[in-house]
Amino acid sequence: MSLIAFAQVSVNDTTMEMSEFPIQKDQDVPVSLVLVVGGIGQGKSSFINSVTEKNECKEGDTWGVDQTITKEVQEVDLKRKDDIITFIDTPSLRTLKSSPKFQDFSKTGFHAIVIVCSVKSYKPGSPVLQEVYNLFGDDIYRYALIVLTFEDYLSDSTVEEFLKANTELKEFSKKTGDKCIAFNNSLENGSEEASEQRKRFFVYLDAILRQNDEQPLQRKGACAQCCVRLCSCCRLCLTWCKQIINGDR
Ligand SMILES: Nc1nc2c(ncn2[C@@H]2O[C@H](COP(=O)(O)OP(=O)(O)O)[C@@H](O)[C@H]2O)c(=O)[nH]1
Ligand SMILES: [Mg+2]
Repeated sequence: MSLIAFAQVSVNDTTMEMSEFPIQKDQDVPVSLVLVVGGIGQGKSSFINSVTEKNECKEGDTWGVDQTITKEVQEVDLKRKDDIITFIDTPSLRTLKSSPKFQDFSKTGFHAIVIVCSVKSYKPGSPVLQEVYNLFGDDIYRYALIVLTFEDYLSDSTVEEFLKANTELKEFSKKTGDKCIAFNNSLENGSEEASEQRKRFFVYLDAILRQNDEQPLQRKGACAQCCVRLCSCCRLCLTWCKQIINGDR
């Protein structure tokens, strides 16, 4: 059996399963790594708590002072009927590349990237999309899903109107095939509304997982074997790699 095959979740077919016990990862259960990125205080940790229905990620209101509550990369496993999704919570994008844990995950690559932007505090011209693009390059669009948190702040406007007012988000979303959903992390876990939005998220996520089959997204210019720690930007490492493969080094 392939290590990475994907469960299908539809709105009417809840295949998620929660476990009270630590999740055992064995070779027969496909595991998908889902990287969750975005600016400080955008709701990344809360989002992971909502979709996993666990409270494992520390949350807090600090975006105004540019301090992150999430200090290190943290993974949270969600066991479903046929697979495990490992959500990877992150501190700021600025410090991500230097995190040894992130570098370790990068060796495997990521099966989906969730970009979290808050309706409440997203500002046009925010560097977040560019920073994510810089990490992964053009392939990002096949793996990305934009999650607009703080849906409760949309009030009388719609997601379409919000995107219209934030053109770079709209352009990015278009390139992903309109993979953009609004999400309210303040809903009570287990409530009907919360489970509906959770299922809606998994429909999008599973579409990305299926679309990319077994191929995880690698960081731009990085190679799974050796170069992840050396270079993430200039592509010289690829030349270096080829030289190793060809026996020139
Ligand atoms: N009203 C509301 N509050 C939210 C939402 N998402 C997150 N928050 C709150 O915003 C603050 C920052 O969230 P957090 O998940 O720590 O942001 P992070 O820095 O991106 O991980 C916390 O106090 C959360 O409770 C949301 O959708 N609606
Ligand atoms: Mg956080």
